[in-house]
Amino acid sequence: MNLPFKSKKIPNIHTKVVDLDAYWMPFTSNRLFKKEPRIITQAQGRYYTDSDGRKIFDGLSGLWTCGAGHCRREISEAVSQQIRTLDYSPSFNFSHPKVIELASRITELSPNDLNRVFFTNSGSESADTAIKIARAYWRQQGLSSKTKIIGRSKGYHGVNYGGISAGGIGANRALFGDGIDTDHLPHTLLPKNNFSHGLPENGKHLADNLLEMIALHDASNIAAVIVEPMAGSAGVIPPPKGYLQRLKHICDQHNILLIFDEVITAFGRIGSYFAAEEFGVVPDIITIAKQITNGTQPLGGVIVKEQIYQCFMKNAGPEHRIELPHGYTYSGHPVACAAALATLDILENDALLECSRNLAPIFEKALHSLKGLPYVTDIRNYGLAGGITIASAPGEPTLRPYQIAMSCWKKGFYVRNGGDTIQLGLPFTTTKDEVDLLINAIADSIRELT
Ligand code: PXG
Ligand code: PLP
Repeated sequence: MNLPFKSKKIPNIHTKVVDLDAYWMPFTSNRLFKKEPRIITQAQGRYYTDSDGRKIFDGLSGLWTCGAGHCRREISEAVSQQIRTLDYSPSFNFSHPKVIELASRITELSPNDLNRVFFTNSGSESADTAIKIARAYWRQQGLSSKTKIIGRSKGYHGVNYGGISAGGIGANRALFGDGIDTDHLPHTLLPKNNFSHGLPENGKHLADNLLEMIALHDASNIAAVIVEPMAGSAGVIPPPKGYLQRLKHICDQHNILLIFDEVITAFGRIGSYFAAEEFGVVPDIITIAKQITNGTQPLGGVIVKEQIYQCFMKNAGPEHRIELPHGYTYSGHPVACAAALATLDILENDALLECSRNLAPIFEKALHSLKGLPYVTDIRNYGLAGGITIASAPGEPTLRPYQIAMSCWKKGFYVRNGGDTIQLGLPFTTTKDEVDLLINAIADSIRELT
């Protein structure tokens, strides 16, 4: 084949030459990666192996996905059994046992009357599905002007058009033109809260910005507020004390649905099954993905309260009509559902939520020991999630975090750089020694910055 690019041999993974240039990588500086590829060939427990045979500690549990550790036998057996029994089943008009069982299991764990689950394949699809459900809910009741979605600055709701419109990370929106109709609450990252441990004291009042938005747009034009109960991708921003309660109160008063995007927070990351439970605020809709299959299969979901589901059942007309004209070819895929059921068993049998809770104070103490290092302007944490803000190099806010993450990789530690932050999401069974080694590697990498 006459390739326009020079083929590059990737060492040690194949004997044949593979064309690295063929691959357009997601959320990656492709040009830099292709100069110096980082290839992961295996994973076990809390460690990856790279193509040079090095062991690397997984400091973000994949992409917030693999808290129960990699290559869990129970999951691979469930997946293998399922793919040999029922590899695919159409989910429109027909169903299969695993998806029904999974919906029941999830609603046993979910708070209050959030007891109906719609399945997707990712967090992005979950966010867009939740937004569509919210808009359709009001329209079904004759309130068709309630369409606007209120997100929050620094929010991340995936990469589909609903999600980037409601999302508040400028770089993820800048290139893509018009989205859906949205407005944004201010983020809660206040300088006063710098270096807070756990939930910050200041910022409850920021929820009152929703009142200004209601004054501006009128509640008759607003369908829903969507927020991450604890922002993840923007660098781990736990909610100020009382903030989510206030947001919920205002939403209720003005007939606006509240959506919690729990794609990162659900299933153990912050020590509970749901942030709604952890923070004591129950929204109308919760989105999930990631940890639900321990990252092994793509699966997401939207959990809605009974009243929302019933509204669709009541208003759709004759019984043969489809109540929600929405769904994916792979909604509730049997193999993904088998992986999710095995994951829920592991979380329970290995008491992993308890592990996550017990490790959190140890992690908190070690993480905050980085305070005082050059360029470290803020540190935040909750549960097994942590964020470190790094002072920007002139005009290049993402450069230093990238350098830190790459230096950690060379030292045998995977951490995530995002914007001007470094993010950590430890596997639930991480030991104290591993926490210390990881934090030392980050400290050394920060000291190496010029
Ligand atoms: N909502 C939230 C709150 C998320 O964190 C999504 C939606 C989108 O999910 P999918 O499955 O479509 O990627 C996410 C995903 C990071 C990082 O570095 C975070 C995500 C994805 C990749 C990296 O923090 N979150
Ligand atoms: N594009 C085309 C042409 C399709 O036929 C389909 C599904 O049937 C889709 C997109 C959507 O794919 P999915 O259901 O996997 O999201």
